[in-house]
Amino acid sequence: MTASLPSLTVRAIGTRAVLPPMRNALGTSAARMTHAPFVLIDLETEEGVTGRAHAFCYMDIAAPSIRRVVDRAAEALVGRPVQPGRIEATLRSRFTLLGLPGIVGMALSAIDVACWDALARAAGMPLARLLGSDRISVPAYNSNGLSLDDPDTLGDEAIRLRKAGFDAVKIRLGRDDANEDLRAVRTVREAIGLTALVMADYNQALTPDEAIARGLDLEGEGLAWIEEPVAHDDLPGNARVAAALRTPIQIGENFNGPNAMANAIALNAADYMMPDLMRIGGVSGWLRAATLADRTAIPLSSHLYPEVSVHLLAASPTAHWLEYVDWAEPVLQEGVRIEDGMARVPETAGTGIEWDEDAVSSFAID
Ligand code: SMN
Ligand code: MG
Repeated sequence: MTASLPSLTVRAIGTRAVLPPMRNALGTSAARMTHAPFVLIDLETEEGVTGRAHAFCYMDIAAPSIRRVVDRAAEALVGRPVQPGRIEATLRSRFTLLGLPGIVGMALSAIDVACWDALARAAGMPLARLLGSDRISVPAYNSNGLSLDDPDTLGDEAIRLRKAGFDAVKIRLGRDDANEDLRAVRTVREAIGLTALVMADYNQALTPDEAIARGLDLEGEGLAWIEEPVAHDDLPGNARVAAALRTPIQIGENFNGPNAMANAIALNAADYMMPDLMRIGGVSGWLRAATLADRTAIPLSSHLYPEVSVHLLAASPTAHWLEYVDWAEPVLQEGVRIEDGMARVPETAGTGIEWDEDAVSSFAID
């Protein structure tokens, strides 16, 4: 990382909530979503630079709570320097009695992302460059669909997802009938061909024994990974599944902070890891996670937020796959550019996130 960061002072932090429709509804073993709730953050500085972040809320009812946490945090930050480490320490202490995982952690992570965006903008360089990377692109897979739908419908969808410029797609699994899951995987594989990769995500639907049995049945399908087969916090269970299967196990979207990832690594809970920007602690948390992955040679992928994660993976020594979803694009001036299966690192200063203000107004919620 560069030695000196620009000097900025927090003037105000604004929040808005939006609920744009998803272009492809997402049906997972846990929930079905047709709209993507986001809290949008604008961290204004005295110097005139604004840092931005978007926090995906999973459920629209979470948006007002995240906004209130950001508002309360802002009371402690106005007039303070934009120094992510110091801001993190201040806010962790302020919210520690309430507890940091969940909504509080998402709000604090979003503030951290907005701080780093402001710093990179003020430095006049893309976030990836500020973090010391000279990569221009990272491999990306299309995660915009392949829900728990009738397997017969998935072939056409997979072809469409691949034609958007990807050599890899992710399918959701966890139907009651394991044979229907197998049929879904085979349908997608036949549609997109042997050279493309297929990732599979159970969203914690199985017990360890079920995961091993189903995983063994899928062993011949050449899946790139099996994601969250069992409860995310059952680390010994995850480790048992990972040890039993040749197919790599991927976990991480539910790591609350880098220590959770360190615990998972210590127990050999998975082969691959994919922290979520808002749960791992924003850019600052991601950088610690990337160091942990580097020390243990764990391939590191991202979860959601392709617009920011493309910068972070570019700067991560064990970078593996970017998860591409287009959910925020309705409210952005520009989404991530995909070419030949790779996501381009934007060349504009900061993360490159600019709101489409007309769209933000039209999708606004309280
Ligand atoms: C996922 C992400 C966000 C909402 C629902 C499901 C999924 C993924 O686990 O990894 O894309
Ligand atoms: Mg997942």
